Amino acid sequence: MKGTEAFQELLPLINDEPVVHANGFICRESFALKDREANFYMIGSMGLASSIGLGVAMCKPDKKVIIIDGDGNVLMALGTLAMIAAEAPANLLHIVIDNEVYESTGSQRSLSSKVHLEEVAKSSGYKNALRVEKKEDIKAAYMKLKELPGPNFLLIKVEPCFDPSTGRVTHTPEEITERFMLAIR
Ligand SMILES: Cc1ncc(C[n+]2csc(CCOP(=O)(O)OP(=O)(O)O)c2C)c(N)n1
Ligand SMILES: [Mg+2]
Repeated sequence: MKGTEAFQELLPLINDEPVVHANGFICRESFALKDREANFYMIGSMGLASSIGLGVAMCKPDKKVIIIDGDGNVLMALGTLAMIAAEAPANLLHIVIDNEVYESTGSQRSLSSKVHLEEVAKSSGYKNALRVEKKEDIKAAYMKLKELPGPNFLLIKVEPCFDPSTGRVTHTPEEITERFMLAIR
């Protein structure tokens, strides 16, 4: 499946949950398909969506919190998987769009073809970790992991083919922060 198709499957499943996005195409794709106030876009700093998502989940235990991450982002902050597993927020669902490349900066290959990130998450201590390769399987996996106590991990394998003409997030970091905080109050 193409990266865009994964987002087209995934985004309609999200209701009012706070969603923290990794930088690059992850932000851009989600913003282009469905911008929402409860979306936090990590525009610049690679690797940190998972830390921010962990913080939000710990501060808002009554809300299901979703992280949409990239394989390169996860590899950059691999220690955060251990931190999430150790803190163990039951309300956190960590989704990774795994295209096996750093697509936003020119599709240099990442290590995720050799290192199965859902297995790293599982052995770190995430409660449930699934891997899907077909878009028809996204909905069932998402619904299952959303219902089960977490932290949970969903790896979605995609082909590297985001469209570079997809626009950039037009909100400033301050606007993103302010409206996100209001939306999850
Ligand atoms: C600390 C840091 N290093 C490098 C970059 C440049 N950069 C932005 S997005 C990106 C690739 C992210 O890869 P991945 O998480 O796999 O997402 P994809 O682009 O494949 O969707 C890189 C290297 C950055 N923004 N910050
Ligand atoms: Mg990638």
